[in-house]
Amino acid sequence: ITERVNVSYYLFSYYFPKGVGEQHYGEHHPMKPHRLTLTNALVFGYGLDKQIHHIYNPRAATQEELEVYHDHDYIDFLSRVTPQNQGEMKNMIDAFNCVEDCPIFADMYDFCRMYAGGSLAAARKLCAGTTDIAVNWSGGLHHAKKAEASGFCYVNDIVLAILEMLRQFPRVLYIDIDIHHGDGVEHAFYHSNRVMTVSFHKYTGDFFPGTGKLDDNGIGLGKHFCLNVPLQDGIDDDMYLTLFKTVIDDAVTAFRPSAIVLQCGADSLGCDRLGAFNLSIAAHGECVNFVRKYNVPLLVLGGGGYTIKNVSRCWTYETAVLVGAAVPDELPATIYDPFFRDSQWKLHPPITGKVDNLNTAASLQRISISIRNKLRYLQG
Ligand code: TV1
Ligand code: CA
Ligand code: ZN
Repeated sequence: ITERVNVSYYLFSYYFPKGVGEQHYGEHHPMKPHRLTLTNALVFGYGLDKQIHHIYNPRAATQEELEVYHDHDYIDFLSRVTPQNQGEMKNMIDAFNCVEDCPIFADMYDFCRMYAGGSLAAARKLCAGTTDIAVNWSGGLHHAKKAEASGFCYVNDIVLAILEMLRQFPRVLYIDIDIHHGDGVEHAFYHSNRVMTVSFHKYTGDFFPGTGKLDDNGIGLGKHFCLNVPLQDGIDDDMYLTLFKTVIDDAVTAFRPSAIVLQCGADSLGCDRLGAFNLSIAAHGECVNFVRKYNVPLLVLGGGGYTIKNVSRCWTYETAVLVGAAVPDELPATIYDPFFRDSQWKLHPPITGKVDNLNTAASLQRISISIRNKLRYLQG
């Protein structure tokens, strides 16, 4: 079914914490871990597992591992709170923001330990030099803070993975293509010149989390090591790819990363339940391929994505891109076939219901020039 198309040979590792796809945030909550089960089914359905060098069911992160970044009191709370005892813990629930966006659900702590365990195991494999690319689609929960849940994220697996990578790699570049601003990761490394964070996101007055303006650049030693690319509704493939490639090329030239972490939030796709961009799966995947081609140790993570049939297609396609396999447009038959019926079981369905594009060539030009100028502070 699949055909190898890459010329260079590299090692690829895939992390799927068993059970992570069976978690539930709550009936009406837009975050559906089931998308991870769908992704895995398509990856295996295409036979990509045969081209993946290592597939791991990583162990859950320990409390100690989570506390490398997070406050002890917060992790202790996460480990003890349950749907049954939450009435007695009301004050802490409010203090740690485990309400509405971040509800207390059954096995929530196990879920956190699983996705963080996946990102940590992937990071360690890259540090050991025994893989070139490591993927954990269950990770990428970029909003979690040191002592607070935020935006569907409880523990910040990205920060934990980067901290692990900094033990081995002098400089780590973090790239975030989720439609939301990667505020938790930016915040954790805002003072650091060893981690450059670059987030592309929708930025308007009221869109969550409300941060990530063009002029937020980092402070202290970290000044100029934080880049933000604020965008308007409806950006299309051509505009996004032009901007992405220019900004990332400039960032890589100026920063010379020894490793890259790529958060692939799929809520930047067209038709996302919470998003407002018009990206196709092909364009989202082209961003991933563009980053792959730097041939720098690469950690690839998931993130947002709320129209789950598209999320699973997107991450399946990106898995193929990363292993260097061409996959047919016809989806493989799986027990989840009904999810993909409406688009005739295609990997790249046409985008229907486009949002008006409020970005202009001039607004994007202004952003790329501003970023190029900022990066001049890094040279010499
Ligand atoms: C329960 C049930 C929670 C239905 C949350 C959409 C829900 C949302 C729900 C929702 C929803 C958000 C805010 C408002 C801040 C709040 C994984 C003042 C239909 C990485 C997180 C978005 C994105 C949070 C996470 C946002 C990620 N949007 N229905 N909540 N308050 N929160 O705007 O970046 O993708 O929407
Ligand atoms: Ca982003
Ligand atoms: Zn998001």
